[in-house]
Amino acid sequence: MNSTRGKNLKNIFYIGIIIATLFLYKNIAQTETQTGNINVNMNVVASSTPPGGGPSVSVPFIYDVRSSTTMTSAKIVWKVNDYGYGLNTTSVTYSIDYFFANTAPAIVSGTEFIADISGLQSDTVYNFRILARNNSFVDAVPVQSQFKTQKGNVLNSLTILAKPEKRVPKTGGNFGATASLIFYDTVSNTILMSTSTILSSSGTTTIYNVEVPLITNSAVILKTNAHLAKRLNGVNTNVTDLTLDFTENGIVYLLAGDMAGDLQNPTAQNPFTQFLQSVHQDEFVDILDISSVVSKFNDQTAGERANLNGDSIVDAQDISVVLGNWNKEGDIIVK
Ligand SMILES: [Ca+2]
Ligand SMILES: [Ca+2]
Repeated sequence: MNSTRGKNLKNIFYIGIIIATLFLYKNIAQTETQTGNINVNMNVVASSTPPGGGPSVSVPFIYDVRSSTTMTSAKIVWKVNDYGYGLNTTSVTYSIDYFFANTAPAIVSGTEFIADISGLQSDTVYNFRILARNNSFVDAVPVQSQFKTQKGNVLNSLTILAKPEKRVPKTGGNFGATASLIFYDTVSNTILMSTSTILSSSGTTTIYNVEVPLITNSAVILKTNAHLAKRLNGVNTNVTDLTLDFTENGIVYLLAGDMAGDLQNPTAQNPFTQFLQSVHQDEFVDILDISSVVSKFNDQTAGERANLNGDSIVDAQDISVVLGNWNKEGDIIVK
């Protein structure tokens, strides 16, 4: 009798613990759900019944939309609630009118989506629309908004004074080289425009009727695929004719020897990191650049970047060019 009563008490005790646990679990689950919804800034329908009935499915929605622009590009960032739980596609369509004829695909960055749009007109309002569809082919209500590209200035002429170092035109080479010209806003720490230009073998390159970002007391950087960058500060583009003088004491040299780099762990805040990674350079002349020459030894391909002196072959002369600038740094500071 006592033993049966003891068992009953034990059972009641365990059932009590189970009920208490379930109660706590339910409350914790509710708390977590509430926390997860704090950032949602739109009124949304959480689920709907598809046409013709059937089980309800979740409806994706788009939120936290923001955009930024340069003279010819825009970056749009957004989130979708379904991401990681069955989101199928999301993208941006855009146009100056309201037909949204252009599409920009999204890339994933953490919990956000990013669309980089280039080739835009300066000083122009664009309409854009973000779309999202989940795996059940349910579309989010599109989010529609606008961005405006920044104003530029059309220069009558842009003259660049610079000549890549150690070239040997006597033996068929050429002082000239293709260079990136980067307009950089030192206040917002952003690259406003990066354009490619062919430097004349004379050391003086002039381009006519070119639109550049409107900057005052800011910076322009010049870099080839084998030379360290040279930076000019205090540039004002609000003029008719602009001369960018990268010479020093009348010497028109860009220092040679940066064809390789290790940017595995770049400084996250450096706005030039992406640029340097894409061109495999690190603004520093060291053993990696020697390796780059050695790996191309005897190569006679025209335009080979390891052929630093611009003659007909990659050889010991090119190694000596690298050694001549050993441990030198360019003007885009990475380290
Ligand atoms: Ca290097
Ligand atoms: Ca050579």
